[in-house]
Amino acid sequence: MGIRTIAVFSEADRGALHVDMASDAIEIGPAPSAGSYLNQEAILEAVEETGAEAVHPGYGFLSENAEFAEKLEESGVKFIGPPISAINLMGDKIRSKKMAVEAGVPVVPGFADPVESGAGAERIAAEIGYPVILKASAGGGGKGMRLVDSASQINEALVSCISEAEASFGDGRVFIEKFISDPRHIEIQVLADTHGNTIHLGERECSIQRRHQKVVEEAPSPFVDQELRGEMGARAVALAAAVDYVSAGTVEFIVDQNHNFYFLEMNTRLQVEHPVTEFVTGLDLVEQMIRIAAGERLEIEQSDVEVNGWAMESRVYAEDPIRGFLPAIGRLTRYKEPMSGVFGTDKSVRIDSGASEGDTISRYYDPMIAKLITHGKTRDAAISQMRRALDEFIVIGVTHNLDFLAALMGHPKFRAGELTTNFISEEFGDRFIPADTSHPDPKILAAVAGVLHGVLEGRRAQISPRHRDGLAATREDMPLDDHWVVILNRTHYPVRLAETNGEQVVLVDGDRFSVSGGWSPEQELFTGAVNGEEICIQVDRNEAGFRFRHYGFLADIRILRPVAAEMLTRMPEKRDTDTSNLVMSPMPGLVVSIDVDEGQEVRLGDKVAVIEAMKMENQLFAECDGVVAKIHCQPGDSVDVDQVIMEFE
Ligand code: MV4
Repeated sequence: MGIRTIAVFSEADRGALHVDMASDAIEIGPAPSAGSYLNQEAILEAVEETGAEAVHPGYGFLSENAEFAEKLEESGVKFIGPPISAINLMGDKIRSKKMAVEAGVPVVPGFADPVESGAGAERIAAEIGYPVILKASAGGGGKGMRLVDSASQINEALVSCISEAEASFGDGRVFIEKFISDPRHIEIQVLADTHGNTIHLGERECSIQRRHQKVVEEAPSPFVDQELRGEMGARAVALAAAVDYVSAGTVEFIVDQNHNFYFLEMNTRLQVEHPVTEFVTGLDLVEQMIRIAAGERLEIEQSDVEVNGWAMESRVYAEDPIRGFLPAIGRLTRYKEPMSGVFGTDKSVRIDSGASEGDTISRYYDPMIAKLITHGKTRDAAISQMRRALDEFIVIGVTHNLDFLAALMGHPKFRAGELTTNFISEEFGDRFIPADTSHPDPKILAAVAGVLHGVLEGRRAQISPRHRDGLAATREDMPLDDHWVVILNRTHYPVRLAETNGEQVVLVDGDRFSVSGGWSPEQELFTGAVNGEEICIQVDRNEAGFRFRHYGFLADIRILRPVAAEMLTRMPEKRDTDTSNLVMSPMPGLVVSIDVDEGQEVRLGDKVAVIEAMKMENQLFAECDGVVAKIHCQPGDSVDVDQVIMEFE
């Protein structure tokens, strides 16, 4: 747009991507956000110092802070967002619910006045029927809510809800609604200018969330047809118009299994998931917000809005799915976004990120590393793009949820569009462990493993005999043997490279696979096609073969000569190949501390030991609930990689 931009940043964000991308940047305080991104005075100073004409508040932080918007307007600076009155009104869930009723927007059956006494709450609940939900008027986004199943719990729930609301928001008003079970979260994007024009840009579905943290969002929703879209859109526009809304905003609904929709709240900011709407409408929402703030008229009418194809967004979080999705921190020692490889030509993948290789993910802010957004003609196509892009995304140094996202994308119910806000907890429970079992097509992995092994064997044979000992020299004279056995998830697949003729043909247990795409041993990605289907696999080499990461599966692959594989089957089953009850040192190092005792009960994620290696302390955590059976090391011991530190029962 040709507008000079100035980024503000905290001490922790000196090297952050947004700092590089802006025309200029200014430091506003220390890492904790209270001193920087939430420090209104520091930002106002930065505005004054740089002569900025307007401030875009982004999302989170001060984006829905009416006081901040007011201070800006007082100093003659435009707040790129809605009027202060709309922020205030929508921040009050009791007032906004009443406003919605007045504007003819359906709301959840209940009572839009504060409830004060347990007896009052019991009377209302009896009228609307259990289960009911208590909500703090100043809450929102899941904060300050209590689910109540029966009259016996309601008094206690009300007392604790009111006191929590008072403590958190300084506003103890609580209201009561019927609890809608298994709802879908569907929201309508609205845009309004200062000339009285208000339109909607269709819906986004955000049902895939964990503990009120959205994980996957999409537009449109597989649950919404043209008729419902028109109805929800019209109500959202009516509500926005009723509060003289200006700028981009989102009207959030829950939709029950019978397609009844109910207003929940209105978010008076740009939302994290806005790219999916941008992808399907072709509009740039931030550009629209800036034009609206500058007093321009919307250049489109409702009838101009088209929803094209399907867009899907995955939030790549620094978190540990194995340890119950605990936030993770660390340095991105390797960070490579998809589409930088062979697929980088089309416009179906977008990445909005705040980090680059070498950056540190700190504990100060939200653990989101990037948003990966894909587009396709159909929902299936958008999902396929997403699966491929997830396979291509390399994040090392910080534990992440890429495998979990890939598993979500492959989940049959997700693919069928059968979503509710309980999807993740119902289908995955409270953690996720990637495995090599149940990959949909292990033979494809075996075929690729065969090709990669062929590359390695070819290399070995090409090494000049002069650089090798006599044994290699004789080996050089032998014909290249291209029969191997790929062992994957305890299954043996005989593999033969039949031809090498530009494309490779691989026979896996008699099935023919044509594999294209190059790979060299330095590459951490295999990108190519198997039988014409594009495929991307992350490849880790190890002594026995490979570790593949594909579609959220971790596949450990061994490759052996047929004779060796045959011998392996004759060998007695190893006494104990199951190491899941062992805590082993991930690297050679020194035991700094043992943090549990024999006989102690531990829970998934508890710290059990600390190992120091290369001056870095590495904490080891329990990977399941259990009881410590035996401890094999003491502080001060040096340990080898994979040396057993302790056993669980
Ligand atoms: C509800 C509800 C069921 N019934 N209200 C959570 C966030 C806040 N915006 C309101 N929320 C809910 N309100 C009634 N009457 C279920 C939720 C809810 C939810 C809503 C949207 C997205 C995810 C959610 C996860 C749990 C609960």
